[in-house]
Amino acid sequence: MRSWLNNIQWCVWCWDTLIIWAIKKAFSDLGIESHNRVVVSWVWCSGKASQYIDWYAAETLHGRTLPFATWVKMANPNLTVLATWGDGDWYGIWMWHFIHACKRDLDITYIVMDNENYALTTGQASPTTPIWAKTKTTPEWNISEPFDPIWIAEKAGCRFAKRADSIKFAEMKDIIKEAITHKGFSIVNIHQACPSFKRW
Ligand SMILES: Cc1ncc(C[n+]2csc(CCOP(=O)(O)OP(=O)(O)O)c2C)c(N)n1
Ligand code: SF4
Ligand SMILES: [Mg+2]
Repeated sequence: MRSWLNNIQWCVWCWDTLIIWAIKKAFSDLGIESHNRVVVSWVWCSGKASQYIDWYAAETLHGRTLPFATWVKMANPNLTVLATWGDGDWYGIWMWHFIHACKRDLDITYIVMDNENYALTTGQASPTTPIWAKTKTTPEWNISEPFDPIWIAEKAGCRFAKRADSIKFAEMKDIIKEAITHKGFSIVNIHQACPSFKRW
């Protein structure tokens, strides 16, 4: 454990660390060895997760986490495929991938590291930022209601969409385990603190 913690380049106290710890623990509890799984991500703070969860891992092209994960699963359906994504990317920039993944229902687990802002680009409002929050792009306050990703996922046909909170480690890990064992597309939206940019 020490070795992967030493490699981490997130800000001190970033709660992303708890999330990848829970993912690693979920894999180990379920006996899914590193050669039987692939973790996929792309750029942003949460995108670094794939570098910290033993092999096999892929940090893919801009916004193409899901197409890459889909290709991996179709090439070898025996692999456990887990992808991590941020709230800004998943629910904002690449929203169409989200909707179609729910509808397609391939056996892939999506972990959304929801820090309610675009953290890598230093704290702009995202689709899940609370209405009253001050951010770089909402200097007075955010004027739009955050949307509910679980509701949208279910409406789009996702049969497993759950929330978790990184402060409740054991519960978060159990929900991730459930999501991995669910046969079909599963989403876990994990609420997390971002000490550097989230001030609410
Ligand atoms: C189409 C497009 N617009 C803007 C960017 C710049 N960009 C890279 S990462 C990022 C923030 C991502 O935020 P989020 O998905 O919430 O991840 P976090 O850094 O908070 O973990 C943005 C805006 C981009 N990569 N692609
Ligand atoms: S900016 Fe926020 S999410 Fe990104 S590493 Fe720092 S604390 Fe973590
Ligand atoms: Mg974010």
